[in-house]
Amino acid sequence: MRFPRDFAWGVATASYQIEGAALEDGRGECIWHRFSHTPGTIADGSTGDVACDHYHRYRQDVALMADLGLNAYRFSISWPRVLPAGTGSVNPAGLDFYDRLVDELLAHGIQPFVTLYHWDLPQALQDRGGWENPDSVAWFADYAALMAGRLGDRVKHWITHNEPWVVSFIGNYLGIHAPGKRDLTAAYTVAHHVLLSHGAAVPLIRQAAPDAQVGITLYLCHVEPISDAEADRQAARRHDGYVNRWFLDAVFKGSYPQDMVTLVEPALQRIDPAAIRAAAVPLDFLGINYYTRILIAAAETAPFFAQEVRPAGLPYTAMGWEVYPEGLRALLVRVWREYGPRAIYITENGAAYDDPDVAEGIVEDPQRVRYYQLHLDACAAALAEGVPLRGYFAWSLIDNFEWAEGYRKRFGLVHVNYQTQARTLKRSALFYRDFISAQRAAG
Ligand code: IFM
Repeated sequence: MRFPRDFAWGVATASYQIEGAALEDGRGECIWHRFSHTPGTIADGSTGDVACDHYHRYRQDVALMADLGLNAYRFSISWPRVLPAGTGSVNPAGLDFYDRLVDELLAHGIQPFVTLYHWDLPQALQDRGGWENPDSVAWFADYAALMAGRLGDRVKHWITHNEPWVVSFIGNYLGIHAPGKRDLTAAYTVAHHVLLSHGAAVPLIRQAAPDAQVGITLYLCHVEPISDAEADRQAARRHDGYVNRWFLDAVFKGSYPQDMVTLVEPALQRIDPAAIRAAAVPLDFLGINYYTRILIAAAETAPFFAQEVRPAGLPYTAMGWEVYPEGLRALLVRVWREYGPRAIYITENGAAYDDPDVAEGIVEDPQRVRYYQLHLDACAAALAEGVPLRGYFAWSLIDNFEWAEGYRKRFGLVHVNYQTQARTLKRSALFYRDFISAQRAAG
């Protein structure tokens, strides 16, 4: 038995990636609706209008989870489904949907882990400046209180934000995600308000759901220099500061790393960095989304003077991300030692591959099976070193709308035929099911 008896075995999804029903039953427009309907933004020209039609098929999807033997499910609430304008009037049909979903999960013995923000900001709030507006802190806190009040009698695990680094930098600095900006100052302003909104929301969630566990999910990568040269090592340190430490330090220490503040100072002109102390509220757990190692070389380009390199000959997924399970073990041990979270969940881990077609009722995906095998081994190794790892969520239950990549990149344990919406198990789903059941049998 390598995992604790009460370990959470789950899968993760996100509202805009699976729900569809984009403007149905009173749902308001979100920034991903606006963005994906803008030509040139999504690789295959698709949108999340229908996605996996989970809004109508959630019962079937919960049954799939039960068949796999899962005891936990991480999903996100679509903010504009419950508050179409982001603030003000609630949409009863939206709240009812999440009520039904939670009840269905509990009826199958599956614990809901709710993420409040997985990127589908109400467009009405973006029109008011979105996360760049300091008022966004209060908008989010009010929304969090509403949801915790509604679901807190049944939902015992709450995650405020999913991957603030991606929200801030992929959306506002690199321009690849909604809202599609390329402005470093905007990105740091967004990061600041997202983090402050986390700090503001946590006590309100606890107030509404006193016995709940509350945390945040960070995208973290294992960063290594491409060589031992001092310049590469310094560059790797900066990249780690950009993606990892900025957010870990804010949440656990209530400050931004000084080396990075000095480096990006001109981009901090619209915020008061010291105010970030309000983001460091006590947490029950940290969620980590881990996918890959990032190899870094020194570069001439501001602001980070660091560039990612992908040497030939290493194993990569269809996203071009290196398969590096040792990075997961190392990251877990490092975060635990340096930041001391009370508990950790792997809230996402998984891989996209160019899967073959469905044949004889199954999709054979040996590379994904291997990916999971190796990363679960890495989790077991971290546990053996004392890391308080409490659960693991595979990304994702079903193939879904992979943001700027559209539907071409498939991360599911379960294949989705987007013409018919048929779900077909992949070999990796059976692997995960058998792995979980073997762990339970060993206990
Ligand atoms: O699909 C995303 C998810 O929404 C956030 N984390 C990474 C996944 C794969 O790119």
